Amino acid sequence: MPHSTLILVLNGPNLNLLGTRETDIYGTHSLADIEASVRQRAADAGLAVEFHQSNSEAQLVDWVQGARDRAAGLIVNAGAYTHTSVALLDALRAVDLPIVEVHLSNIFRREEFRHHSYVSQAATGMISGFGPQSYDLAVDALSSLIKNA
Ligand code: DHK
Repeated sequence: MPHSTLILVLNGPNLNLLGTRETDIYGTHSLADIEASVRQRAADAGLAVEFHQSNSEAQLVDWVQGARDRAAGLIVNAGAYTHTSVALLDALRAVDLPIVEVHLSNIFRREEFRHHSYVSQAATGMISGFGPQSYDLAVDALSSLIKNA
């Protein structure tokens, strides 16, 4: 078990609109609902949570950089930056921590441009397609990665 029991959960652009945005794809749960569930699940696993959302690529890069030497692992839903951001990939590669990539939707059942993920090239693994439950599953996955490290 690493010294830190802190996990960062980072959410990218438009995820602040969850619950009202394209509900046929993303569902009716808000990001606050997801955060509450993640906090409960992490607490049950003995982990503390910092939960963030930003529409800014630079802010996401700064949070990833800040995780170095401080956190035990990361959960990342980079939203559309998943498919575009080499900057985020480079930041994630600079962090020597377990990383769980998460998506509400199954990105491989959607448009072709969503099938490629830069985040995946740095992530330990990916959970995609289970709606808000993807985050809970990501906590479970990260928790076992941290405990077995
Ligand atoms: C969320 C987004 O905002 C999209 O840009 C991604 C992801 C998929 C999700 O399913 O959580 O393509």
